[in-house]
Amino acid sequence: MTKDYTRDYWEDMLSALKPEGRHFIDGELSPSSSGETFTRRRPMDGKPGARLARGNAADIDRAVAAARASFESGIWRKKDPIEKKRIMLNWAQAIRDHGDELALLETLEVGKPVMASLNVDVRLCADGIQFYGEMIDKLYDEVAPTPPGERAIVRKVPIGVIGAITPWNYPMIIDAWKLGPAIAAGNSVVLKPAEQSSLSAIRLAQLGFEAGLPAGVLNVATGYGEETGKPLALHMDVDMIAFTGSTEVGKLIMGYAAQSNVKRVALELGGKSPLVVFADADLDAAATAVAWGCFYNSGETCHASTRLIVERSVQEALIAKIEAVTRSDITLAHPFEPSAQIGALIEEEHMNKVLSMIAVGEKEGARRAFGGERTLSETGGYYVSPGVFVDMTNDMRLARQEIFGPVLAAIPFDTEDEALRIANDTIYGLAGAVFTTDMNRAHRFSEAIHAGTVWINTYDMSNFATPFGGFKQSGFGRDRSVHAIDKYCDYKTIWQHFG
Ligand code: TXE
Repeated sequence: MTKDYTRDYWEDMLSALKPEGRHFIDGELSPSSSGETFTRRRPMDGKPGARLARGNAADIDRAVAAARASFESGIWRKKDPIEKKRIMLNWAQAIRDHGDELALLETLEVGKPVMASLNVDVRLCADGIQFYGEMIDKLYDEVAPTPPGERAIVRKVPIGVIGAITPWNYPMIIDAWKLGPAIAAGNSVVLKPAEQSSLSAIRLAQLGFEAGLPAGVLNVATGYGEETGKPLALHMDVDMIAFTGSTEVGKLIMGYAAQSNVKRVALELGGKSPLVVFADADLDAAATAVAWGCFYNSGETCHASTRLIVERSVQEALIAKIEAVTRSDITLAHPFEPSAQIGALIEEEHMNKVLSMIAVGEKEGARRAFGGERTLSETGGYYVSPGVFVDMTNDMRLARQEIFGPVLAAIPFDTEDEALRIANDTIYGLAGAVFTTDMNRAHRFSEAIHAGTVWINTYDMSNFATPFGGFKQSGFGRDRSVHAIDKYCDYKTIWQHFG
């Protein structure tokens, strides 16, 4: 029977909810060693959220020790692959079975529509754990070509203790992108979720433990970046940090790795992705792609299509279509409303940053076509309507800086060379797209855009079979796909002499 996900359904569930805000270390919930806690305001209404353990270096020491002990004991990495697979698949199913609860936790902390949390975030989290679970009993080692009488086996071995530091925009999905391959490869993990979004991570770890992950294989330590993330990244007994977040903090993480034990680093950082529309494109399809590509998740998406690079002759027509799609399809509402397609921004400070970036853009000469204003302020929440700015040049701050809000910068061009130059004129290289009916040009462009993913006549298509990550200052290392497993493995060569 399908459920009726009304606003009342979520309100009732919320009144019965008792979120768990303690660390999850070595199979147990525990408070911070200092006894300190913190709370954040709920984005949807500004009310205080759950109380969370405020982690510190001592908590990280405990979590890393638990991860190390589980790794050295071999209780997970040496388990029969078929048994490991069974546990991961049980875990994926448990995530689905607890989907409503996880979706509610996610929405309370990050403000996105609860139906998006359920249908996108929870689903992709479970799918990610399942994808890597299914790989476990299909990973082969190699035998290298050698002279007669010698044999060299090239083994893929787990690295050891992985520190995963994750952001707040898609917490469960990005957690699964790290945890799935890291744990499938046989590592033990300490996950430090963003301070804005810890509850789903704690619940994910509990569900994993209940599904059969041995104690210590997945630990969660909550807290602020400087107080919890930094000691994790500086820790001498952590072998790798897998990070998603800002380019600024990504650079710090590389420094911490260098200052401590040369731990491996994988970074998925910011973006300012170009979407190029030529005059010959299907403008209706382009308008839909631009609107959803830029405004989905209120623009809090690292690969959002925030720079629309549009052939001058169709700028006006395309903007009118984008406005029509935005107004008719992308309903901004309280996250419990079934009609909501986008909800609130993550926090008040971030909302103010987005609004001030818009003000700077207007001062620099960007012309507002529509939107880009605070709305639903009577709720106490942090809502900004999708906004489009036109007649921009690529040197304006609105076109250069990652805003991480629902703000589109439209930059007109006259020639193909100019479009390509503008598309690549950014420090980032996460994603890009081109809309044209000229397939030769489409392929030229897809080759020439410096980005980890390029879409032709579509945007934001993705699945677990495809790698995701950036060029340039968008980072390095890939999440998703079978290739992500390699990131969490080392190669070990074993020579044998037969005489
Ligand atoms: O990210 P941070 P914030 C971008 C986006 C956003 C901006 C700031 O533009 O507006 O970054 O967001 C942890 N040592 N992206 O401030 O600070 C932190 O606790 C170790 C893009 O939230 O990078 C959190 O767990 N860890 C992005 C994680 O790093 C530290 C997603 C990310 O936080 C730390 C999020 C430190 N010194 C933001 N400081 C994407 N690529 O999708 C912070 N952290």
